Amino acid sequence: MNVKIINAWESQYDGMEQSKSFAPLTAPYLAALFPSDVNVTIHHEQIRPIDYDIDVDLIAITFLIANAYHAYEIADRFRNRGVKVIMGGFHASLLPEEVLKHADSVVIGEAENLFPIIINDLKRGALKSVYKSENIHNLENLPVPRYDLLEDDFVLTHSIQATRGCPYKCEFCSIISFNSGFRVRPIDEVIRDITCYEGRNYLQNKMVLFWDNNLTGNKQYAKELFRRMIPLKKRWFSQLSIDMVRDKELMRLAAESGCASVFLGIESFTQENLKNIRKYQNKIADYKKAIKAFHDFGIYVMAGIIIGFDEDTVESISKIPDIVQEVGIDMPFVSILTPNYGTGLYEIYSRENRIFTKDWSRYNAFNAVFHPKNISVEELHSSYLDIWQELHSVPKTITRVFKGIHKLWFWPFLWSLVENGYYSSQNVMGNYPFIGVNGKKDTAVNKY
Ligand code: B12
Ligand code: SF4
Repeated sequence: MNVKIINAWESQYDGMEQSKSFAPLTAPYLAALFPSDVNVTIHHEQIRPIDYDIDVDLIAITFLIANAYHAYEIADRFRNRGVKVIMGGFHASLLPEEVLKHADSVVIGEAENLFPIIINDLKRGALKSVYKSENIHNLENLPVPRYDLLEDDFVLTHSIQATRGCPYKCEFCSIISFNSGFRVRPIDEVIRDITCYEGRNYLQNKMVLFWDNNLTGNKQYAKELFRRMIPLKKRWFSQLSIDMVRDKELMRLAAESGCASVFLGIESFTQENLKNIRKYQNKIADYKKAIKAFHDFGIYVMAGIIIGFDEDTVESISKIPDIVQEVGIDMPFVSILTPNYGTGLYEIYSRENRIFTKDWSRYNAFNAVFHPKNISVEELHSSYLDIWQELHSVPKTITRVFKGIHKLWFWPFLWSLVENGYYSSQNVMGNYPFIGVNGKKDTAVNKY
């Protein structure tokens, strides 16, 4: 039996995501859940276009909200040929009825508990239309992802996950509705996943990408994991919560275990915004000190910043580029607030009648899909473009990168150089994060 797992990727991201720089985890991990008598292959659409003529018995599609319509097109094309299609992931789990118009089967929730049943049904030719995970998996005995199936084009390939969920409950985050609570994997198994990996080159062997939401969500667990990682001499990246800087031992162990780069959800420089979205763990007055704490260990700080919150105004947004430089962020990534389906924010804005489009392709964090409180949609779009251009302008990029020479270790500095250089060059080429990049679609700016 031949199964192909497709990670859907729409052209709206071309040129904006560093799509080939790191390999996602979902497809190689799902592949590992199949038994050895199934011939499973994976396909990342950001690497090459899909071949719709392949000989296959089942297509399994994983996708995120902004790629939903594109994923449905893929499903329709295969089903027109009589190939069975199964879909899963965050959006599919939250909107199964929508998905079932395009798929034979939809998987609601995590796949681990359901896979033995699905495979049994598949082999009998009796796939059900809905598989719903009733129990939360304890994350023990998870298989090693099938890295061997990854396309050669990815630069960094060693993606793993040590934890699922997050102890916090930010109103705009999809994690709460999908991976409720916070669970950790047995450390022995995480270490196994780190050590059993063989990449094609030095960089792939050196770099580990943790696709966790908040790797330090359980500090005792994180400390133990980091202690065990020290002898492995890896360099790693993860998304973390900024409040970890309050624990000096945790910071030291993170650094000693090879932490090179972190992604921090800074979100806003207005405390009232953070309160409104229930991100209580972020204290704006401490941002500068917190970022310095990472720099003291030579760690590169990428920060997620969101605009469109209720307290944002054109003026407050315009100050963001200078604040970013002032607090010492090495790489800012700005998004427009997006009330993804299933989040608390989506419910609130729906109740307040503020959501003006349910076109999921615009739910990519680069377009407004709701009416902000204190500014218009047009102002939000133009402010977004303005600060994106300013943040990735050549002078601001050079300042950030050069400041890093004194603060960052070799690997983090290299990361800063590559990432800042990438976004700045995109900026110079006029490649901005809206639907419509490269002239492929209409731009949100023009549409609203
Ligand atoms: C890695 C990651 C990325 C990577 C790669 C994404 C990709 N599409 O390849 C990058 C950085 C590029 C990225 C970008 C974006 N991301 Co992202 N990302 C993640 C992250 C941190 C980890 C995902 C992961 O690897 N999980 C590990 C695997 C094992 O778990 P999983 O994918 O959930 O799969 C399990 C189940 O869902 C299920 N399953 C999943 N798919 C399928 C398919 C089938 C057929 C079956 C049977 C089962 C199944 O089985 C798996 C095992 O249980 C998650 C947060 C998280 N921790 O999940 C956010 C997350 C998935 N991203 C999110 C978002 C919003 C985005 C962006 C839109 C943001 C933006 N504007 O930049 C873009 C979209 C990019 C794109 N083109 O798809 C949201 C999803 C919201 C939603 N409702 O869809 C999340 C949940 C973050 C959040 N806090 O809200 N992302
Ligand atoms: S801290 Fe991050 S991952 Fe956790 S709920 Fe908030 S936004 Fe989501």
